[in-house]
Amino acid sequence: MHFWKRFFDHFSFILLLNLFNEIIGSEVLRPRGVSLSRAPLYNPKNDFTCFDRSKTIPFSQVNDDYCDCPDASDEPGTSACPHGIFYCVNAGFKPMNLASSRVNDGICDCCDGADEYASEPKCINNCAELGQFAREKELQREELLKAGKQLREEFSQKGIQEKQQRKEKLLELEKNKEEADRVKAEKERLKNEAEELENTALDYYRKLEEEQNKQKAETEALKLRVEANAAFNKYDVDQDGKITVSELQQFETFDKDKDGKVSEEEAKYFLNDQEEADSEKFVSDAWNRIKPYLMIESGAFREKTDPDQEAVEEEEEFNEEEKTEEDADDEEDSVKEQQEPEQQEEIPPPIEYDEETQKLVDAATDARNEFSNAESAVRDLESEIRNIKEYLEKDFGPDEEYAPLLGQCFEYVDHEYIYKLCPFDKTVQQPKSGSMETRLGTWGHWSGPDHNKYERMSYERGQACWNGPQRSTIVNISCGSDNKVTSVSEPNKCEYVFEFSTPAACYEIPIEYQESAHDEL
Ligand code: MAN
Repeated sequence: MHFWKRFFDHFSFILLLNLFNEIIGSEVLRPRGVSLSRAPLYNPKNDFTCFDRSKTIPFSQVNDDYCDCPDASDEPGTSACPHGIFYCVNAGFKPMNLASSRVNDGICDCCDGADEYASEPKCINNCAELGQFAREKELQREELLKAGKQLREEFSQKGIQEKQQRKEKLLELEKNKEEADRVKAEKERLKNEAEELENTALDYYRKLEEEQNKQKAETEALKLRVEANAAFNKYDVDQDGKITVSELQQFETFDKDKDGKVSEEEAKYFLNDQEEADSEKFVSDAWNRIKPYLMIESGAFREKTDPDQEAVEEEEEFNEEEKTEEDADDEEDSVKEQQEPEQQEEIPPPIEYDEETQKLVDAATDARNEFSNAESAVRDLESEIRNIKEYLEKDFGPDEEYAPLLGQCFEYVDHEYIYKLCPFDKTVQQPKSGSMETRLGTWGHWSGPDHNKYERMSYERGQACWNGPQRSTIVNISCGSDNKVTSVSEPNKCEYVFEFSTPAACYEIPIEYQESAHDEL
């Protein structure tokens, strides 16, 4: 049975060969499923040697539906070998390689129907229609490419010009900066000189001020002591040189909680938590606690920084809450009234220098201002230079053709969001409802394949996703007659894919990288 099948297959193959010879004449004849490039390896006049050289078999065993070669090379036109490859000619369209397991499986894979030669019903041959369609598409693509290439050239010219202008500007700024550095150094020297003279002249006034401050401090300390001593005498009811808790309890001033009586605790508080205080302790410790209460009592302005005073204030605030608003307002006004004259007093009167000193102070002030202006001129130039350098370092494509896209943003609106691509800057998403923009990524780098990295952009480190990573965007770039985001998707949560067409991408893709590129085995 097997022998007869081989015999008929071989016989029909010879018949077919003859038929081909008659019809096509120049067509290279080959067994079913063999590509043009491999045809010479199948010579019906010789025995067949498997491609891996493991075996040589009579040619009649090629395509006899029995797998002889481990590399499947003897069965290119049947499904006998598990890893075989069937080649469809698909005349009129493009040839195709197919896993040989799909030969005669009842499904039409080749447009010329060659893979289903033993199946019923026969597959129709629609290669001509597919070819026509593909040619039309190719024509459109070529036309688009032609128009796009022209625009790309313009983009590139613009980009090159922009970089050139900036290079020239950079040279100019660097020259300006040299001069500005020189001016700054000179102004610094002048400032130092002027300040030295100013310092020497001011030394006299500083010493004078120090002396005055010292005297003032001493006077105040003395005043405090006199006040404290007077108070000590007042509260030392039995005049035994000591103030005790029970003595303080006799004075309403120390009724902190205003409950009508001075408790032991309240009195002790004013003695710095001691049972009694002699005159020295009273002056050094107790007086600090007592004085603020006396000042409140007398309506005098309170010192803000005294911690005990703060305690008093807190208490006051607490009491105030219980008063009516009107009362509170009245009180506020009176506090203001008390504060204002006091605050004015705190501003020290301007020091009047003698004429010569004043001249030196003015000269130093002018020199300081001039130095500060020179400094900021250098800073401005540095920042301009930095910006230009950053621009010049940007990779705008092999011919600077993507440069004109910088500074522009392109929108895409879907049912829920407005998406925005601002090349070399960011990608964003904004709900149509108008709420806040979400950053989907900041310009990272070109991320296309090795043979053309300019096919894809990556925008990274966007706003963090709820319970997830930071958002990021891939922008796939293709040739188009204008700059346009043609679709946006989110294939994985918070990972966005933008399709962007632009004339900048209109260039001839090397044939090996074209989508239609076909490797004939
Ligand atoms: C927002 C949008 C979506 C994203 C979710 C994640 O709704 O940014 O694109 O998937 O947040 O929580």
